[in-house]
Amino acid sequence: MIFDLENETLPRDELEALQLRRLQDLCCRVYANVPFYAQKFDELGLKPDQIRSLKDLERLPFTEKQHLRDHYPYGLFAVPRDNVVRLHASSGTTGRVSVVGYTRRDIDNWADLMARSLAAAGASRQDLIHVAYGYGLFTGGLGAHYGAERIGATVVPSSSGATRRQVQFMRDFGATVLCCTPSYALHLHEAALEEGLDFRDKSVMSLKTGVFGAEPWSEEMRRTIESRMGINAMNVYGLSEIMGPGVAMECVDSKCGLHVFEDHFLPEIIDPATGRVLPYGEEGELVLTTLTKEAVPLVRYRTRDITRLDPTPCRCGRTHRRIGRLTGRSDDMLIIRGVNVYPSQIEAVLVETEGLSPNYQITVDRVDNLDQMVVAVELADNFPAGGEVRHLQQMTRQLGHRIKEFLGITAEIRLVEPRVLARSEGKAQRVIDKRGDKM
Ligand code: DLL
Repeated sequence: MIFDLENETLPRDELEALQLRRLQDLCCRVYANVPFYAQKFDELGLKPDQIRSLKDLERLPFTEKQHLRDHYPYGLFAVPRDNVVRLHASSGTTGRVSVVGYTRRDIDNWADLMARSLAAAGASRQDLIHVAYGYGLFTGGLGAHYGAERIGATVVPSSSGATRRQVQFMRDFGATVLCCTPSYALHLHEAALEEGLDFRDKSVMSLKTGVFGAEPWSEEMRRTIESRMGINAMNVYGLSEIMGPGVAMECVDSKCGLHVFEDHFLPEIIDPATGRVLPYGEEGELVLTTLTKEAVPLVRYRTRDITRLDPTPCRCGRTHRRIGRLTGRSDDMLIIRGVNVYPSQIEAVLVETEGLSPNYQITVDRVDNLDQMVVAVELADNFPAGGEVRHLQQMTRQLGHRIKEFLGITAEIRLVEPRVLARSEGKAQRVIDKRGDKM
């Protein structure tokens, strides 16, 4: 189902005309109301009225996460605080977080875009949507919540935590759609099995769709979740600086790439090293410009997320361009003895291997001036127990070979007992990099 048929299927020429009008309006707004942007424009000798085509986007300055932090809390706001009806903050592990604000219209647009996303996953007012993204300063919970209400579904604002109770409520209330991180979905699945409940048994658990995001996950992980839980696992993307969940979403029709809601956001792919805009299809850093955001409009925000832009038409009829599955963040990319690797590439090898659970953790350290990577992965529950040392050794060797073969790096594999690695209720921490203080 297409939630906003008119806007989601606008012919490209009309869409681009709308984008240009909105881009010009955005430039006027930020120039007049945000001193940071006025200064940036002035430094480039640029006036808002010089933006005459979408190609002129390239002339505009980039915005980085650090700029939001430097202007903490309200320095990049473009409206007076009285017009802001809500604040969220991005999860920062170190230093200052970045604060984002929303006007009433921003919240309304967000609800629409999340409604579009849920509808693209196949959800409708008949559904019971269990939201297990965290509610609070994190945008996941409330973002999904407002979208679910907007499509008229029944919403269960479960938030994260109390995993067993969540499983019971999903069974008792009859959840048909689950919104959470993909790692938490697996955690719910495990907790259900411990309670003797199998998500695949549709006479007991009515779940049919997952709307998963907020962390990188591989196509192989999608297949694993789908077969273990007997559901359709759909990918939703977003980030607090730009809005929250619902910036881009896969459709059930193609399940191949995520439509960026282009009437609200302008996507570009750049070379992260040079800032140069890359042609369609090339992998690079996603840069987003908010076209309608009022409270904190951002020009060419560098997301650090790595993907590519696909301009080919989609069979669903939406005209909005798709981005590929997000491989990871440029700042999560590991460089192991000079080879670049994303945790999701390691994940892809692990979850394809029979006898393993999809729970893993990567530790990187520097020993005698050499990078060393240890991949700890849990054995599956049904792994045959007892007297299998040879089998385990063989599996360890094979995994090491496959990682070497596909990624060109040497990793030490540690097979560990089921359920010993920490489970997360939100974004999983897949990598521990201990090299920082040994540089
Ligand atoms: O994670 C918003 C969100 C909530 C998205 C619920 C989807 C679902 P932040 O906490 O600001 O906001 O983190 C944003 O998470 O820059 C990506 O690196 C990563 N991310 C989000 N969605 C995906 C995805 C929310 N589908 C950061 N695949 C982003 C890969 C994702 N990474």
